[in-house]
Amino acid sequence: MLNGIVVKAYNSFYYIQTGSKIVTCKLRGRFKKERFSLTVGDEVTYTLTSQDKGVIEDILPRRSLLKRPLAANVDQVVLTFAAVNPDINPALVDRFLVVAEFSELEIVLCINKIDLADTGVIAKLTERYERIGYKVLTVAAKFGLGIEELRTLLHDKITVFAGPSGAGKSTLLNALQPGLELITGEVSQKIGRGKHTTRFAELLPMAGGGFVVDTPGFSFTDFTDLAESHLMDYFPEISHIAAKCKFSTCLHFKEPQCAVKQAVADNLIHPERYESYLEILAEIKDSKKGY
Ligand SMILES: Nc1nc2c(ncn2[C@@H]2O[C@H](COP(=O)(O)OP(=O)(O)O)[C@@H](O)[C@H]2O)c(=O)[nH]1
Ligand SMILES: [Mg+2]
Ligand SMILES: [Zn+2]
Repeated sequence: MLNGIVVKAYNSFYYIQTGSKIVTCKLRGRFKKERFSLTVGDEVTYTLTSQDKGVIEDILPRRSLLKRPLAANVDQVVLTFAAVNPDINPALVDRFLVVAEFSELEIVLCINKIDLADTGVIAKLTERYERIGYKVLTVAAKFGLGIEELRTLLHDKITVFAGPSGAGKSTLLNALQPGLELITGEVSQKIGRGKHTTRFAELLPMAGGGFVVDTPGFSFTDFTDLAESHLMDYFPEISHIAAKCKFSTCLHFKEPQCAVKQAVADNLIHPERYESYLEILAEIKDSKKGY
């Protein structure tokens, strides 16, 4: 029996990677009866039926399951934003952060295209997120700047790259792993749109061990899975202080003697982070109105 990881799923064929070798496998019949849906990132055991074909015998327990993109055992997400062109939008960063926190992923915030940006602006942005406890990397993917530190963070992990179109995700991955030859720029955006229809992401192997997923499909607009009272859990600096509010049910909105609002006034919480919180809170409220 051999061990491997599903790197691609296509038409009920599964591409299993063991070391540097890829074997095309089908599922044992009993899994079909159980309606078990195997996905990229799943670890399996299999037997060979020929040199590069086999049958999946067993599926190892999952450590995690990400819904969008659909992938198992994802360890972390690299949220990639361009500092400029397209200009970074902190409210959008916050939305991605909430989804990543909700998905219980380790988070790396990667600010790209620093060659085009003002150093003062970059320093301020970095400070804003480092202060909360996030790991922030500043890079220029196109020039291979800052790539090494990111490469070490990917080692032996399954990492999803997410962020707006044009941020430089594909350029970054090409710099990290020469040979991937992912299409970048205008063309990739057109193809990318078509590709959204594929249900499964693909794991791309890194030479140093580990896999990456290049996807724009990491959804950041849909907060309907979230309860109002839990939103604060995904803003570390808010949940950190929430216990000091007068009311244990405080949503840090209009309640009196709210420690969070006080912290915003005292500049301990960034006012735009608090605005992001209120905005998403309102969206969650709205989405639950019809029930
Ligand atoms: N100036 C500059 N341009 C970059 C950098 N990284 C990527 N780009 C450009 O930004 C555009 C979008 O990059 P791409 O990797 O396709 O973005 P994606 O949509 O996130 O995959 C391309 O024209 C890249 O050449 C960078 O570090 N500096
Ligand atoms: Mg791309
Ligand atoms: Zn409060």
